[in-house]
Amino acid sequence: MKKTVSDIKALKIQGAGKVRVAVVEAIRREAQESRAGSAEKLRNEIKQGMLLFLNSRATEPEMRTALRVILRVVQSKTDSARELKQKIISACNSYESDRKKALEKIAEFGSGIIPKGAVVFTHCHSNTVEEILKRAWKERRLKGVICTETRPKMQGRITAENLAKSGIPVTIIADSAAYPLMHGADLLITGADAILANGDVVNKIGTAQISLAAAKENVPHYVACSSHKFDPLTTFGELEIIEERPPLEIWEKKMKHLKIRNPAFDITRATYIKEIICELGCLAPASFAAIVYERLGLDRHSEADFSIIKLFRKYGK
Ligand code: RUB
Repeated sequence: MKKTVSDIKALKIQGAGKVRVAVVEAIRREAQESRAGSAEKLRNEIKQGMLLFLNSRATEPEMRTALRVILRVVQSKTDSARELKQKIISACNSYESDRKKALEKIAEFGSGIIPKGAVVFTHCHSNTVEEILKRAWKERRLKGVICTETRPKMQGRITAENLAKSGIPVTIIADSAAYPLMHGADLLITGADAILANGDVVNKIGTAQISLAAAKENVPHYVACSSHKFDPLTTFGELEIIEERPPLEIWEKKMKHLKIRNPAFDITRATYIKEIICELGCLAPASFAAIVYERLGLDRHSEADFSIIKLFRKYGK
């Protein structure tokens, strides 16, 4: 688990969906390889690992949803370590196969909103958006893609390389060129790291100002993400934590009077977003929370559903 945690922190594993896949796989492996002699010992081992993951990146509700679903199984009444092991392994497997199907659905719905011959603008690297674009290309809807470099870690290059490898015409631009070049796009599609109770969207830093540029040019902004990115704690007034990354990602310079800030994410207000494309359909941002909360079947009083997450919010970091 420790290797996965450090790869997530270093962004060797990036994008909310890929982070979730790695975390679920690490828990599955931990359960499989565990030598715990009792169900209680195995339970504690897995819970310790979960806390490490919860602290790996602050703004990752999709990972937290996965952990919440698996934690319900970890907490379930089971007497033998062997039986609990099997339950955890099969919970991890079925969670991931459900999420694969969800991604296919999002690609289908997302491709469906792209008009024939459209140019799509995107920011950063979202595996979900990449799937939509590849499908739209296969369905002969997409004409091309404009994507930003996405400073400071340049994840936009991952998008550009992956699309170019698939034969999709892609133009990469500096983040600061987003406004002057927005007029060349028909749609803006970005991913999301978190969807808040009021429909606001947390995504890679820069998304909010690109969304403003799109609004100015009458380019509609769609957000594509799994419904599991909804952060239920925001329903009870908790704020999403915005991860602040090391200053040296911006500049290695150190000098008196020089301060460097490096927030990794920002918040795009719901009013700027046309629809959130998730596996349940294309939803208005304002109705997203109500629909998803019910689907996730969350119990406000359950430890597996909320306490571990609250603990992280309070003492994490
Ligand atoms: C990546 C990012 C992506 C979302 C969605 O940030 O902001 O848009 O995570 O990705 P980072 P996906 O590179 O810091 O992880 O659709 O793959 O879940």
